[in-house]
Order: sequence, then C-alpha cells, then structure tokens
Amino acid sequence: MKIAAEFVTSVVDASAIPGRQIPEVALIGRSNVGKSSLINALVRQRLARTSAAPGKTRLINLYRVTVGNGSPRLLVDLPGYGYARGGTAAAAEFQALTESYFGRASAHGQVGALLLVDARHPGLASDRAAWQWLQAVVDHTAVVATKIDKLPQGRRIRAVRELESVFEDAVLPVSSVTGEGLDELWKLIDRLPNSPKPHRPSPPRATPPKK
Ligand SMILES: Nc1nc2c(ncn2[C@@H]2O[C@H](COP(=O)(O)OP(=O)(O)OP(=O)(O)O)[C@@H](O)[C@H]2O)c(=O)[nH]1
Ligand SMILES: [Mg+2]
Repeated sequence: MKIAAEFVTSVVDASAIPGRQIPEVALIGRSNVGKSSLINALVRQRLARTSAAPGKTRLINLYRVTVGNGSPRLLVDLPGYGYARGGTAAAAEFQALTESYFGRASAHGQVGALLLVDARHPGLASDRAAWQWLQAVVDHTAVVATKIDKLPQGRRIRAVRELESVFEDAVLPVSSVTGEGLDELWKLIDRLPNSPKPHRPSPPRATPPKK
C-alpha cells in the first residue's frame, strides 16, 4: 500500500493551524512514550524528530498523510506531558498549547485523539488523568500501547488486558521498531475522526494533565 506523507507546519498556537478541514488524529502521551517515532513508523520515513531524551517535541507538528486512494488525514504530534525539566513555565506552556489545540478541535469536529501509553507501565496516574481529560474534550478517542516489542511474547497479552481494564476501552499494542500493530493503527486512524459520537454521562475534570 502506498503511503504519501509530508510535513505541513509547526505551530505554537492552534489558531495558526491552516484552515482546511481535513480529519485530524492527534497523538498525546507522556514524554518519551514514542509519539514521534510512531508517526515515522506509520509513514515509513523519518519525518518527525525523535530522541532518547524526553521533551524533544515542543510545538504542535502537523503531517499530512494519505494511504493508497484513501482520503487525507492530518497526524498531529503534540509535546508530551510528565516531563519535569523547565519547571512551571514549561508546564504552563504545555497546558496552554494542549488547551489551544483541543479547544479548536472541538469546534473543528472531525478530530480524533490517540492516547499513547507505554505497554510496560500500565495505569500510571498521569496517563489515567490524561485519559479522563481527553475523553471530556474530544469526541473520538482510543488507547494505543507503545513499545510492545520491549515485552517478551509471553507477557504481551496480559499487559494489554491490564491496560484495557485500567482504561475501560480496547487497547491496540504497537511497535515502531518491529511494525507490529501498524496496519490496525492505520485502520483506526482512518475511522476514528468520523466514528459515531459516544455517549458519555459524567464530564470529568476539565484541565489537561500537568507537565
Ligand atoms: N524499543 C522501542 N523503542 C521505541 C519505540 N518507540 C519509540 N522508542 C524509543 O523511545 C524514545 C522516545 O521516542 P520519541 O518518539 O522521541 O518519543 P516522544 O513521545 O515523541 O517524546 P517527546 O517528543 O519528548 O514527547 C526514543 O529513544 C525511541 O527510539 C518502540 O516502539 N520500541
Ligand atoms: Mg516527540
């Protein structure tokens, strides 16, 4: 399957995102969880900058992707949360940026968000808080477990089940290194922004996770 991908822009504020209405899928997760690596693995190019040190992505980066004859999507690489260096100024910057992105997302409509969590660390408080917050601000959400290659085969199913019980939703295991789960992830990216709006009775807390 042919995959076309290009970098569109980097912005500090979501109001600067070009206006054309292309369905978007945003990746959100702790620093170093593998958001930028996953974008590169999906598009089979080194488009997004990655680093072994957390805190690499500092802006909202947009990539336009098309698979085969499908309709285009914007993949949105956001900075990670849970990265302490930079103190409260960085935390405020992260919060403003995330709020501006998801504030615009709710007006835009066709936006899905993937929460990326490390397959080896189920149920971290910061991830659970991010999931609650994300479900309150975006209509279409899903959980993806990264770095599944780091777990031995025999522990993978158990790890995914544990995550599914924490997030009370299906969890898709992927690896940017081995390519595992990427075909399923493309399908999710294709359907997520247009999937039926779920019914959620109680609105949880309304601030993004602290950095
Ligand atoms: N083994 C393995 N390592 C991975 C995988 N995905 C990412 N990594 C490694 O994890 C580190 C962080 O990856 P990034 O993609 O930069 O993480 P990020 O979530 O974009 O981080 P920030 O931009 O700091 O928020 C890098 O050293 C990657 O090589 C994976 O699927 N398997
Ligand atoms: Mg990154």
